[in-house]
Amino acid sequence: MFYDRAKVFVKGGDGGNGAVAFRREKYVPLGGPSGGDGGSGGSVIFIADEGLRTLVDFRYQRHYKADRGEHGQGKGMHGRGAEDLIIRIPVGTVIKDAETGEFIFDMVENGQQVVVAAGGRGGRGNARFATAANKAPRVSEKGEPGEERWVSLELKLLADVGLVGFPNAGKSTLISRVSAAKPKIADYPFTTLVPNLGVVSLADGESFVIADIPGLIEGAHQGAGLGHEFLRHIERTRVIIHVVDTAGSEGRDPVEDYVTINKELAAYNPVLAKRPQVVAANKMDVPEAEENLKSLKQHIGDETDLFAISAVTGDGLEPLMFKVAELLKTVGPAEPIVTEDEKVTRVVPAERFTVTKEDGVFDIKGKEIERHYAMTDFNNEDAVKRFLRILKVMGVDDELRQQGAQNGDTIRIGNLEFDFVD
Ligand SMILES: Nc1nc2c(ncn2[C@@H]2O[C@H](COP(=O)(O)OP(=O)(O)OP(=O)(O)O)[C@@H](O)[C@H]2O)c(=O)[nH]1
Ligand SMILES: [Mg+2]
Repeated sequence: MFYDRAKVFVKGGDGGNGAVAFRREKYVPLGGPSGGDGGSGGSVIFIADEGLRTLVDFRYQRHYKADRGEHGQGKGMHGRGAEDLIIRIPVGTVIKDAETGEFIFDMVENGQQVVVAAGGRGGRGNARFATAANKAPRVSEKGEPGEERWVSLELKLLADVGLVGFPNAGKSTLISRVSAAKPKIADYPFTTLVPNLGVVSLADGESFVIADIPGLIEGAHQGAGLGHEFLRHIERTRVIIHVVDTAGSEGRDPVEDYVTINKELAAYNPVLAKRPQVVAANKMDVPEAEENLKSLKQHIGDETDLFAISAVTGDGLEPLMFKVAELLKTVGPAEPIVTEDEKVTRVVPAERFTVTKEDGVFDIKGKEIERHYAMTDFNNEDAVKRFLRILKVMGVDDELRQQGAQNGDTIRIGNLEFDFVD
């Protein structure tokens, strides 16, 4: 199988900070808390797009960051949330965490969305912390940092376009001119033994995958010259480029060749006869080709597009490729495999935190806790108390006790160290 791969960095926007503020009104000496919440940061979202065929775009841009949320303000004003950053990726792409190799998502259906880096929640303003006991709280939260990670993208390349024709027609030479594929090329038949794939990138930013398939011969539909195997590959492609040796090398007749190959396609599977086909009349740099081109054109008529090309000199290849790109748009995508009705999926790690003991210090790690840590203003006593309460609710205290923590033992979270108090 052939794969296209890319690795990109994604980061959700940080949440805006919550504000600490109090109402100031005439005749009201001690106004209530009025600090607004911070806005949430934008998420980085991948959306599956059946119009995209390869991952070439990700070779040029590798960093994707969503905007941060605005900070909360006084007078109860909340910060505005940031927009999500939407990135289109081809249907069929498998997304994994690049560092851990953890599977994140398989884009199987057009329009499917997955959050690959969630934006941070906005911090709450002090207005949210008022209680009967404390009517003037001075605590607010900082914004939650957005998630960030490197993700790897992997796309199983399905050939959009198949090159078919007799051995020696110039299929391998053609793919080597329009893509980075480097197949073996030689002037004897059956040079190509297995299909080669190449990615064609057009100047307007479009790209598609082309397959150089070994030459077919008469009787291929019955298995002659491994015909079955090669025809099976062609079956999966959506557009066919029929390469004809217009020079009539070794006494061949281009019209006869053209007819024979089409007969083989139809005999193998009638669907193949209806597949959009473009004829590439190759080897036009050879003088004899001119005469043959006329009879080929006459035979084909106006129904089928014909391009006179030379795979060796490169003449005529550009219009041929643009025509193919245009045809691909009309034929629709490969059959989608639907496994889920859910369109947006959020992947949550199983473990919430870990506690490890080293040199008498209990080290607490975990994204969720590190997040709360980042959102806490440690110069503010109330905020610290709140943070400790969160640890308790999450079960960190219990885990510490389980691992034998006692009064006075050192606990570490990030660069914060404090004593355990049972
Ligand atoms: N003059 C000329 N020769 C060409 C052209 N394209 C291909 N050839 C030659 O034709 C021969 C066969 O080319 P390939 O590209 O290997 O042909 P193929 O269709 O891949 O052949 P198989 O792999 O056997 O099916 C080589 O010697 C090429 O150099 C062309 O446009 N002009
Ligand atoms: Mg070849």
